[in-house]
Amino acid sequence: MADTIFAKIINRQIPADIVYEDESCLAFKDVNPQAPLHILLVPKKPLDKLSSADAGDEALLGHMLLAAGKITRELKIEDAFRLVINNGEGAGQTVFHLHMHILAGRPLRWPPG
Ligand code: DGP
Repeated sequence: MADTIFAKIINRQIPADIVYEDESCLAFKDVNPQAPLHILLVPKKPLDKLSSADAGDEALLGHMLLAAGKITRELKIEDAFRLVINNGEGAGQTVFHLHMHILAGRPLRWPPG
């Protein structure tokens, strides 16, 4: 997998506003926020998209969901946030390194566009 912009953020080759880090994932503010609080949570392991994950990624994906919950508690948005994964170009994925969007701070309508 070619190095994406997120790999460069993980490797500290380019800067980002990092809000959380542990041994297997990193979270930072989205450069083009779609809500007052818009965080991206990425695995340190390169994985292009959710649909490429396999059974070997089970612990990592569970870990990321727990990390998302922890981040929302730390940011005090645990009562109202949305977690989004865009998978594939047709769904709006532009960076091919798996990431979860954590969105909060405004009313979040349903269904999403
Ligand atoms: P997606 O469309 O789901 O692939 O989301 C990619 C997101 O990544 C998009 O909301 C903008 C964000 N993004 C792209 N380049 C950068 C960057 O260099 N830094 C940060 N912090 N976010 C970026």
